[in-house]
Amino acid sequence: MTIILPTIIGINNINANEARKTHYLLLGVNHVTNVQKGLRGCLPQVNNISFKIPSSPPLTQYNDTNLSAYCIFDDPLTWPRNCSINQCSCTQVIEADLNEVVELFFYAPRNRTMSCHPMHLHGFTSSVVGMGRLDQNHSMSIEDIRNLDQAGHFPRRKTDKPVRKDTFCVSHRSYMIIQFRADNPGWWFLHCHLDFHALASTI
Ligand SMILES: [Cu+2]
Repeated sequence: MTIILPTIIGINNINANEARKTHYLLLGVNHVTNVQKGLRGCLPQVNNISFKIPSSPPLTQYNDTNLSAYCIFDDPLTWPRNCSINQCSCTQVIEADLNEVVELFFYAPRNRTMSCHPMHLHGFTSSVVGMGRLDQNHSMSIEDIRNLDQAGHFPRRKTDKPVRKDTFCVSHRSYMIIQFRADNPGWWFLHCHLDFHALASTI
């Protein structure tokens, strides 16, 4: 099993619309006790879940992978539970309709190395519409972040010339908000480009 950080963006081509929905991604380097020797107990995860590479390529052989291996953002029927207590892993998928504007809200709490996560999205370039530092004294859960966002604490930058990137360095105790138009159908990796975070925990 491979445990790495990426998330797959899966795009279908039905129900195209312009609605924007925010997906929240907590980029955590969690410290656990049951990983293999040599990894110093560090487990890079998204929303406290390790990424599991599907057994078959989803673009060409979607049905060859047991569908229970996939967990879909914002779908409680497929999303693992109690992952702050248990060690969870699945193939995390963000679904998007064709031409939908997708918004991703990255939040990185404090980590021991104080490193950033250079998050790289395949298939698209994205507009950076918000970024900043967060409270340095308290680590917030993703629910805290979601509630603050819905209360208007993270305004989006309004400009017709946004910064466009395919890699965004999310510093620890910081957030970054990006948007992209899902106009390139397929299954696209979204992953941290730190080699250790991308490859750590291969067991
Ligand atoms: Cu990382």
